[in-house]
Amino acid sequence: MRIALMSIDEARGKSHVILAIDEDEPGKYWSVLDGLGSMVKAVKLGWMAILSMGTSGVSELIRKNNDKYFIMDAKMADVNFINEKITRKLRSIGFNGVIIHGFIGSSNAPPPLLDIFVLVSMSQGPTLYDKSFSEALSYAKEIKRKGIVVPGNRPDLIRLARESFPMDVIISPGIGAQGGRIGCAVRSGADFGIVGRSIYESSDPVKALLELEKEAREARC
Ligand code: 3DU
Repeated sequence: MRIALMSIDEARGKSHVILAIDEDEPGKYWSVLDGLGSMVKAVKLGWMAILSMGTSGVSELIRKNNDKYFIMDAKMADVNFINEKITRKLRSIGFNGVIIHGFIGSSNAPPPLLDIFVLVSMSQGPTLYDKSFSEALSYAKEIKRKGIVVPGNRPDLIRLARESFPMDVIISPGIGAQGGRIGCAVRSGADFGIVGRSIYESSDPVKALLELEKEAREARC
């Protein structure tokens, strides 16, 4: 198992951006991370990373970027014993955290072998989560977790989630390319904005990241 040099709590004190990379080309993961260097404290990878690089490629990427915290956006939603097996595999690849769907409930959630982040709503919809946001929060509350995933383009939902989850790490996708503003998400209670295309498709990813961090520190809507 990889010993993480960066915990999400440490990253929380240093940065407000979790970098998402969802690319076809394996080289892009390496070049984006090399270009941003130690400015990035936490990275979210997903199925595109696994499908384009394979588990050994992802493992190598994580190993060579050992100063960062890595979350697998599995959007896990299977039954309990499968979820546990998947979580063990993800841990052996080197991930520190995993995102699961909240609707699966505590009986299907994996044991906290990694930091568990429970998704309670999505940044694009409508989805069933929108019809039952307060129930989604109740489901998440029953799950042993480190944090929750709340849309960065829905500051109203972030505020409600923060009221119910004062101690959770709130991570929020949907910033930039999907219309959310990181300053407003942080103002509303998010700890991190999850940002992909606005950084990795930018002609100047360093500048894009620095601007997002500045906007997050100012925390304005
Ligand atoms: O729109 P971006 O390029 O910044 O990417 C957003 C990332 O966040 C992407 O990896 C996607 O899988 C993830 N995500 C959402 O966009 C919306 C959600 O509700 C949950 C995760």
